[in-house]
Amino acid sequence: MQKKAFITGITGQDGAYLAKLLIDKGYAVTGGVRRNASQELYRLSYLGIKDKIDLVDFDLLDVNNIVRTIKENPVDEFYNLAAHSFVGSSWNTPTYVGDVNALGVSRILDSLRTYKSDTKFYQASTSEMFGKVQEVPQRETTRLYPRSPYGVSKVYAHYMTINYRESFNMHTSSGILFNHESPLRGVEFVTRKITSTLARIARGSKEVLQLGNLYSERDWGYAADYVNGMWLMLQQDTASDYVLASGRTVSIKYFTQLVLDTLGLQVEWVGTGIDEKAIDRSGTVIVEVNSKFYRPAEVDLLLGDASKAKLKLGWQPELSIEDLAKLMSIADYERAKHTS
Ligand code: F7E
Repeated sequence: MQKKAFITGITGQDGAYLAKLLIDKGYAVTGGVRRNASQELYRLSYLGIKDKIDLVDFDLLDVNNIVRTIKENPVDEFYNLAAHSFVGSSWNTPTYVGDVNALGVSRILDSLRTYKSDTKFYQASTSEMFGKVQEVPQRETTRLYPRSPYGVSKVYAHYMTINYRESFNMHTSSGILFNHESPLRGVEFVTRKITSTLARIARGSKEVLQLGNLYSERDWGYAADYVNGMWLMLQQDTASDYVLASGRTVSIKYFTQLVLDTLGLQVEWVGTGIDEKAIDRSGTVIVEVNSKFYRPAEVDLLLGDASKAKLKLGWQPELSIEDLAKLMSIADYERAKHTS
C-alpha cells in the first residue's frame, strides 16, 4: 500500500527536499502551509514537485487546526520541519518563537497521541541546542546549553519528543541537525547571503557584502543529504535521537573565501575586528564587517559527531563544504544573470 507522509514547513528548504525524496520513493505527500508562507512555493516549483503535493492550511499556533489536520489526513509518517528558524531574529520575538517552536510541538504530539498514536513522528532538533558547547565534538549525549531564544525553544521540543516516546511508547525521533545548506537556503542565513551577494557583485553589482562575526565556525553539510537521514530515522524499528553532521567545522571567513574563489573575485583581507575588509585589485571594498550582524550571544564553534547515525542508519554526508560552496555559488551566479 502507498505510504503517506505529512510535512510541516514544506515551503522551506528542508521541507522541499524531503518532499522530493518521499515522492521519488512513491509516498503520497501532504504539506502543511502557513498562510503567510504560501507565496514561497517557488522551492517546490524549483524541484518540479509543486503539483505532486497536496497542500493544506497548517499553523503551529492553532491547536484546533492541528487536531483537524491530523484527523483528516491520517498518515504513516509525520515530519515536523516548521519553525521560526532564524536564530538572529529570535531575540526580537522570543515569546512568539517559544509558542511556535516549543508549544507548537506539544500541540502536534498531543494531537497525534489522541487521534493517531501509531504515526511515526520526526522532530527537527538542532545543533543550536548545544550552544555554548560542553564538549567537542557534540553528540547525542552532550549536555545542552542553548544560547538563543531559538535554541531554548528547540530544547523544549526535543525533550517533549523524547517524553512522548517514553510516556506513551510512541515512535517519536529527533534529528539533531547541524547547519545544512543548499541553493534553496533562505537569503537571511549566512551561506546564501554570501553566495547571492557575491554572485551579484561578480556580475557587476556595486554592493558590499556586510557580515557579522567572521570567526564563528559551523559544521556545514548539504540539505539534500540531511533529509535522507530524517527519512532513515523513521524507518527504524525503534525511535531514537541522532546527530547529523559533517564532522568538519570551518569559519564564516573560510566559506566566504571559497565563494570568492569560485566566482573569480580576487581580494586581499585587511584590518582586524570590526575594521576587517576584503578589497579587490582596484581597491574596491567587497566584504566588510558590520556590528549590526553580531548576535547578543554567539555560538562560536559547532562540530558534530554523527557516528551513531553512521552506525545505526548507514547515513553519511556526501558533499564537502568546498563542493557545497561551489554548488551554491554557481546556482546564484546563474540566478544573478536575470537581476543584473
Ligand atoms: O548563522 C554568523 C552567525 O544565520 C551562522 C539555522 O538553520 O542552523 C542555522 O542557524 C553563523 C552565526 O545560521 C552573519 O553569527 C556572521 O554564527 O547562517 P546562520 P545559524 O544561526 O547557525 C541551525 C543548525 C539551525 O537550526 C537554524 O534554524 O554565521 N554570521 N555574519 C552571520 N549570520 C547571518 N545570518 N548573517 C550574517 O551577516
